[in-house]
Amino acid sequence: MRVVDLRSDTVTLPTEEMLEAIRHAELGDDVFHEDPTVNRLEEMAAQKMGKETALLVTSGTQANLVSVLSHTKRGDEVILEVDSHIYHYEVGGLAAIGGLMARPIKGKMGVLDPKDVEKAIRPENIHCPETTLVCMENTHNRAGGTVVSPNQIEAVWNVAKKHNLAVHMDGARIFNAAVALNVDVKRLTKHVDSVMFCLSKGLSCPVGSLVVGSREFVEKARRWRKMLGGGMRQAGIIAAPGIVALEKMIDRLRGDHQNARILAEKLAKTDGISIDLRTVQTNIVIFNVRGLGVTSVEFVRRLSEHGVKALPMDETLVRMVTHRGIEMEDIEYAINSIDGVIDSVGKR
Ligand code: TLP
Repeated sequence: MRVVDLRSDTVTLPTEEMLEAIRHAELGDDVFHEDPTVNRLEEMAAQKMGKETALLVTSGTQANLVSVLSHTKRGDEVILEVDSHIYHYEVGGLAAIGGLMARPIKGKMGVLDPKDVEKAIRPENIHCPETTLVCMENTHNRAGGTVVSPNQIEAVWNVAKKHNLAVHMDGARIFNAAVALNVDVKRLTKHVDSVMFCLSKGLSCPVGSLVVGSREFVEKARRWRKMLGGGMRQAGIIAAPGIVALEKMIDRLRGDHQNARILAEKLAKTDGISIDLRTVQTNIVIFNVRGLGVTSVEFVRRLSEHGVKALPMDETLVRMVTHRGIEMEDIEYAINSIDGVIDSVGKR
């Protein structure tokens, strides 16, 4: 059966060029800083993001964790968006490993309102934890891949700096944001202290994320990475495809966004499915199947019988993500399969 996997852009496989780069990568022991391929990727990442230095880590989750730990101390409070990945999907590492309090606040399409951030900052009071960090997410996954603009980032930064807080950006898909806005990614990182981005999502690498920031911050992150068991040896194997990704895989994200848009517009015209097209700004499409009288789990199960894979997000929300390997014919096939599911639940 034909398979169209729209669960995530994490399912992308490395390109032939990446596999070749792995085969020929110059290697060394990265815990001794002696892997030239890792060093090169870290330099490239820092330069792209306009920061001093960078650190290759195993995953986006590890990248966020070492970043948050490096900005805070146990007992501090961290302000983040209520639907953010760090709060939702990172196994509570913030609390379990960092001993941190989360202060989730509701954003608008994933974007924090600086006024709400300011209100959430704890006063200097013996009864209160100290607020030391604000986290943003760009693009915002659970909001539907929404983009946070340079002005919106700067507004949060201004409040944070007024109160002496650090700002971290979960930029797992920051290149999707830069491509959607048609801006250099540095415009999105100018007003954050640290940013992490993933190689293993739309950029198609098999493994890896980068943590980027000042030298002092990255040295702390390096120590946390070691403590968490993430000090890798011949990690050039991972870095080599990362270099290919930064050189060649960013511009193609535009095509993923176009495919997501086509899919979303079709869904918007489908009876029983509701979708807020304003949220479809990059490669993520989140829609509601409540009108079909089925749960998201049941909808996804029926769809999988056609070979189309999607992710249930909550009771009635379903997520589809476009990526390299998903072509226009796959989108058409997915749309026809959705029509098939709607017929099968008797809503036509
Ligand atoms: N997100 C995954 C799942 O965990 C939901 C996905 O398929 O979208 N930040 C953001 C904004 C993310 O979307 C993800 C991955 C991460 C961090 C964590 O990255 P990994 O999976 O590499 O730990």
